[in-house]
Amino acid sequence: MACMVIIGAQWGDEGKGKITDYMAARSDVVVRYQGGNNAGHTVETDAGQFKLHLVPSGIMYSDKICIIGNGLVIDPAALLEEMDYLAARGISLDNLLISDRAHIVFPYHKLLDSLSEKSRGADDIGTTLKGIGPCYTDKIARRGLRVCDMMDERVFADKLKIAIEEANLLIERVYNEQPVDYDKVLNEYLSYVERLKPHVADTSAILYDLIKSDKNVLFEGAQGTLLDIDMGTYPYVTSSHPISGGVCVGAGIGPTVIDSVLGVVKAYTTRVGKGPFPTELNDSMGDALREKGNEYGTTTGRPRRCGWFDAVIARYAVRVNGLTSLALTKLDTLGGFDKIKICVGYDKGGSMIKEFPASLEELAECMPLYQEVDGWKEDISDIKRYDDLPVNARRYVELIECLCDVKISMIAVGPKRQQTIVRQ
Ligand code: 2SA
Ligand code: GDP
Ligand code: MG
Repeated sequence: MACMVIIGAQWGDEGKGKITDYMAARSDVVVRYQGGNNAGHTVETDAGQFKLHLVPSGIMYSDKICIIGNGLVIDPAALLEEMDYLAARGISLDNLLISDRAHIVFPYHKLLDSLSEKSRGADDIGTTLKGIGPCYTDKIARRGLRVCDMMDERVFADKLKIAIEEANLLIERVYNEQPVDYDKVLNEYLSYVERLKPHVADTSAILYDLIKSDKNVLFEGAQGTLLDIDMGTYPYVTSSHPISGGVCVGAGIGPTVIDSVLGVVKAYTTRVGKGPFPTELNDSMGDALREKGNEYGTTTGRPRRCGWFDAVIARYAVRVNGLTSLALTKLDTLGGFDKIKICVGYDKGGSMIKEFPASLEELAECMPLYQEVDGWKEDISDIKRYDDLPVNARRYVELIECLCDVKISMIAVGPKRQQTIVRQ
């Protein structure tokens, strides 16, 4: 396996947590490389269901090194809460490492996230309100604070003062809101240092040594390709790079060490938050997918928008991530429907569009072109071998493979570890 990247090939929530947990059994290291606690990755083991936000999904195994890379934005209160939750459920955090270069989310980032959303009115992005966008904004504007800053009390006090003064200018002058109190934030954040410090490290250097000593490494993407700040449905995106290209900058490694890229796709499509979604179903079929698939945000509990599988975006994900194979999840959720549709292309003014357009205005003119296939009635959630799947389920899998020109190497038929079919 060596170095494998696992990414979301749609708008997130494809089941990356489940697939990462499954693959982690054969790996030594699991690394998150972007995003923050906006992410919600669900893992189901014999010990029950776990919802992870910042901690990599490899944490379920006590012998795996889990790295929160430099590309993340970390809300320390949220991270400590997650660590407490895992520890209370018997999960060891001894092998958890946090990059000293990761950026820190402050209360003013969360405040600015909600103020910015409110000021956009009906044009809001539908963010998770975790302060992710404003924290990345500060990073790019070169005024952010990093984990290494927080580890030195004097440095932290000085840098935070300047950062809060700048944030308060925006909060008071642009939004007419009450300023954030420096002493309160400083004292709160200093109280987190003692617990975080033992986990803080130069994770890029550690990763380099691990890779040199032939360890198997998984890079676990959060959100999905169509939420990427560059390649997604801008501006209805998150502020980081969920695509495989984000791994190098977000983990501090070179591209030459990556051996394979596994794209996770749901057997249908979901999106949470605003923005274009060509195959969205605003009808009873969409409601049925939401209820059957339990499509509610893992972090916020928001209902997810549901629609048919879109091969245009899946093909796009194959291209922009350099996917070497796909893991198809939630095939069980599609069982029981008489007919299933797959979007094979878009019609724009009478001509067939096969590439996902950059312009949202152009995308709005695109109408999905569907191929309808027969469904299957059987419950497939206990099936272990590909050949035992109903013929129509296999036809559906093979149609997606054909449309996307990539092999489906894994199929998930339920949320649990053992509900996974690996194809030879
Ligand atoms: P943000 O908060 O700035 O990253 O929001 C920007 C857009 O990115 C979307 N986004 C997500 N989409 C799917 N899943 C995510 N994680 C949670 C989950 C979401 C939840 O696992 O269900 O619980 O609501 C995630 N995180 C960010 C977001 O909806 C905006 O469209
Ligand atoms: P992630 O953000 O990509 O890790 O996905 P989420 O955890 O946010 O959402 C995926 C949901 O689907 C979780 O509740 C998983 O437990 C569940 N899940 C994953 N794979 C399957 C599957 O094959 N079948 C079913 N029924 N549920 C699945
Ligand atoms: Mg999720």
